[in-house]
Amino acid sequence: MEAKRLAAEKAVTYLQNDMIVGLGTGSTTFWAIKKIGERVQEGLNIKAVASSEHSETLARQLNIPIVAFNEIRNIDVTIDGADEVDKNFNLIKGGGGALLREKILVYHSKQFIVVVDSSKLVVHLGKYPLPIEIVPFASNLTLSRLKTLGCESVIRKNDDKLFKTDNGNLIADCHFNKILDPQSLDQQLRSIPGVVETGLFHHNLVTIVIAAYGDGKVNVMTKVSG
Ligand code: A5P
Repeated sequence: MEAKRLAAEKAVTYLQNDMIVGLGTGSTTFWAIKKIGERVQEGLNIKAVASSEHSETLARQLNIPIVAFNEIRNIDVTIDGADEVDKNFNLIKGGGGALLREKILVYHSKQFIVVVDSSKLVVHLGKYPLPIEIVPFASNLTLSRLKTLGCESVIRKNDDKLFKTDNGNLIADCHFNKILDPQSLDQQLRSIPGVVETGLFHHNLVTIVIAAYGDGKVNVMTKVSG
């Protein structure tokens, strides 16, 4: 928890007046939203959009001004967590089920700051089951098609009930074990009718990864070009 907080709070130091800020979702982003709330109280003048109803509610409780999506043209910076980060900065996201809205925010953001504790840093993606948002219609057929791409998938449940995303869809958690080519897998998955979006985030979307360690060290990493 301490490492998540440290990474998230470091990311908040990048915020400046007049920015439109994208708020991610999850237990790491929670600390970023809390810190943004403090900075707003101290006078930071930003407006925010949120990737989930949960994050929006938290932001409103902390008096962070929320702006409607139809009032903005783009987002200056989005801060969000990840479930895995590989050495090239490709990500698996969606452990909290907000991957579609998160990807929309990040796609429209000039900068994307990823905040993680060091346990999320991996050589290859795939140990963490890849969340895939699918429509409920004919979901058994979609699942059988996912299987042909090499994964065992399980429809996510909350206790005994099907987990529903903020968009009313289902999440298939797909166990690949090792994803060697995230980009081509993402394309293959998204070509299946019924798949709305995947939790694979391409490294081109990422500006900075901030990883914090148990000993309090915080590592700010930018991509090595080439
Ligand atoms: C939410 O849908 C996710 O993409 C989260 O950002 C990701 O699961 C990381 O979550 P934690 O910060 O809770 O580990």
